[in-house]
Amino acid sequence: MNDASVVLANAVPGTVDTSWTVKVVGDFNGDGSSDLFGQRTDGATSIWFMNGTQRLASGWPPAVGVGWEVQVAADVDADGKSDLLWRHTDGSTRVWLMDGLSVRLNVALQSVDPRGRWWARCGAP
Ligand SMILES: [Ca+2]
Ligand SMILES: [Ca+2]
Repeated sequence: MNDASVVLANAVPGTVDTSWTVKVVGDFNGDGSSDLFGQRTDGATSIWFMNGTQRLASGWPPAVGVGWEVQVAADVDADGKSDLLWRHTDGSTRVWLMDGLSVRLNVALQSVDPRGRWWARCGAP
């Protein structure tokens, strides 16, 4: 499960439309087990809550517009549940603070580079 580009149909048992791709892995319900976040090219999203290789449950967080792609899952607010960092093809970025399938807060990030390039900063500037 380390390859985030694996198509869901090849990653876990069961039949899944091949238009879905696992984008990131995170613990979205805070149970200590990694879950799978999938995105479809039309903007639909899905989370599979896992226990090892067994899918316990699944559901659909809000869809995103075309051009948005999730970049990473990380617990940015330290509540024990993974959150999502998004990037649009126009360079804008957003963070979704997640609570299971729900988006608790949807925040736009400001660019750190006036030339429109984007990167994540960690630690002291
Ligand atoms: Ca989990
Ligand atoms: Ca969090």
